[in-house]
Amino acid sequence: MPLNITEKLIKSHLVEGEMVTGKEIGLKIDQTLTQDATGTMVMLELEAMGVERAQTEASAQYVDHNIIQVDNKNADDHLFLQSATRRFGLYYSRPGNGVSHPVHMQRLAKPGKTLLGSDSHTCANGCMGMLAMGAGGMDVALAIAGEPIYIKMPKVWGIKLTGKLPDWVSAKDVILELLRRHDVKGGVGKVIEYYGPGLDQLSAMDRHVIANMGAELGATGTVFPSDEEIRRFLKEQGREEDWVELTADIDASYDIEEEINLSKLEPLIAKPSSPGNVVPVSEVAGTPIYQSYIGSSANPGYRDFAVAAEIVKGKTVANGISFDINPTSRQMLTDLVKESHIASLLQAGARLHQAGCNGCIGMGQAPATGRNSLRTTPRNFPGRSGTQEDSVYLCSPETAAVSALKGEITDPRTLKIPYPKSKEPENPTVDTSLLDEPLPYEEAKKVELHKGPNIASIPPMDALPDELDLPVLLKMDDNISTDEILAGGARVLPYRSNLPEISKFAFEIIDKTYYTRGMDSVTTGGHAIVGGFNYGQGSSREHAALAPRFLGLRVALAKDFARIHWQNLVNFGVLPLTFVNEEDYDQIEQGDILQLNDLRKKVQQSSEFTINVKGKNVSIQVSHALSQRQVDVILQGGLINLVKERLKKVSSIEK
Ligand code: MIC
Repeated sequence: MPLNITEKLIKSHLVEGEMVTGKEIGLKIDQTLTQDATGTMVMLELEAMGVERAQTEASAQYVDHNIIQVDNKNADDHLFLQSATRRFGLYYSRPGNGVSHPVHMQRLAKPGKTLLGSDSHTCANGCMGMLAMGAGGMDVALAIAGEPIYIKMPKVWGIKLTGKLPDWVSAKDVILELLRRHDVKGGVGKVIEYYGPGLDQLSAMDRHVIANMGAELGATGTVFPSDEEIRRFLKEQGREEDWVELTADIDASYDIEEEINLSKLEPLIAKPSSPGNVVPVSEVAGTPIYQSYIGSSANPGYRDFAVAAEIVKGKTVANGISFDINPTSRQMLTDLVKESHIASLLQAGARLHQAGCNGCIGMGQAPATGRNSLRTTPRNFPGRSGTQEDSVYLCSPETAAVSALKGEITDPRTLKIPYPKSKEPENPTVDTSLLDEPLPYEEAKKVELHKGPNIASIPPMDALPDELDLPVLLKMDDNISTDEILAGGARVLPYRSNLPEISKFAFEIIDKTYYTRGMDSVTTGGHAIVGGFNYGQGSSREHAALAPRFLGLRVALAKDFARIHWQNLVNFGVLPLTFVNEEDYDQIEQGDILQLNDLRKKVQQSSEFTINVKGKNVSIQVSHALSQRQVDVILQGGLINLVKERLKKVSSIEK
């Protein structure tokens, strides 16, 4: 049977289950990626599980998120991560080396392989002909230990690219077009696979831009072929031997088919505060801006900076504009310096920041109150920039650069200059000096973990009780993102390795009293929360499941869930339930008490059961979508308990 690329990747890595849409499958993972904000927890999980050494072909730990060091915390975490990578046999990419996704693409990505990363934008490396997926830290820790990842067999959504991008329209507009058509839930349960003649015009880095924001559609992954362009990219990186061709069979088909005619696209922009809120730039032209921000894994390429540099060359940005340039890898920054693009940007009034995620996750560059920020980043969820009532727009580097010159949102096609076609450098820099190789095992096993005072181990978690009376501490609307559940930003991120401390920030964007009410619920048996559609969209941060769990969350009841957050809830023993009848959402109010009786038996015996609302004479039919494996995880109170039990059994058999 002819196969598409996604099916080929899944088939060659399938270790459990059948390739039937919606059914759970287990996939072998060849490579992993962790970044510092999620990686500290992953390393603590490896320690807690007693893992000796990474079992993958390559696992890399990047330091790119928490790189502003205002006190000891982030710096201590960096040292901890360095010691852990030395201990467990991982690559270590030091602070300043760049954002995980483009650096991984440059140095380690390999066509035909699987990659699992504790960052939702891991799908970016699907541009290399890989099945690259974001996951919670615990799943990545298990993959490092050699375990498969379990996902629901996705549908494959084939997108045929035809035509040719017009001037002033670039890769970012392609993915914004898909978000305009399908919004932030459009990719749930699907891998997006791109094919067709339009690909010829898209460089490997352009494909990275498109693949990266598959996360904003909620997709399981994004896949591109590994063709001559990927060979060229790998050759340029001194790794041509890592290239293999990977294309769909001639008669391959897709579960869903769609076409984007690139010739018909125009500059697009996502308005505050959702990446799915997309309109043509011309519709909001004239809106004043305070900041124009270039960089992040959503526009990481050399050309993304070079094109902006060419646009502003010899001009000055409008008075009062903060024009923030955030290079994404040190290799690329070196070339942008060599080719004088950085000089053009600086002379136009730019502020140059170190290579890393920076303001994309609110680590610096937070906008002023009540001002509009225009960014090439992937997300604009409320408060993510670090400013509570923020107003962030997402666009291409062309739109960001032209708008910086004008001081207001501007359709770049209206600038009366020829469209700059930036040339890639002939021999791009290859620099591995800040990427430490894994230590040989004999040396690695002697390494001690270096734990600073801010690092706290994960507290024990109890099994699922049989009877629960749970007050609903929060009732929320649709599309609640993990940024609202547990914010990022410079204030909160330094506590990623300290669960009791980071829990103080849980849901603070939605309700500042949640922390105290949650803490109180711990002594009375815990609490529940209620959400709308797409609950937990956005990042892979498992802290968004762990912190509420630490504060007594036992049940999350929603209309439906985003993939990674749903899996994270299960991994930490929070039971995710959905309404069988969506209208029942209206029957529950904040403060109601949900009664769950005989719960352990019900969860095991059926995927549907009834819960009662105390004192209201209301019964609600709920369902769970857990596999048998996940039912066991929930009953034990989370994966850590399950793995510990398993290890105990193994060691008693060995004795
Ligand atoms: C993000 O873009 O939201 C992040 C920050 O990279 C997260 C990971 C995190 O919260 O640490 C992600 O995308 O998964």
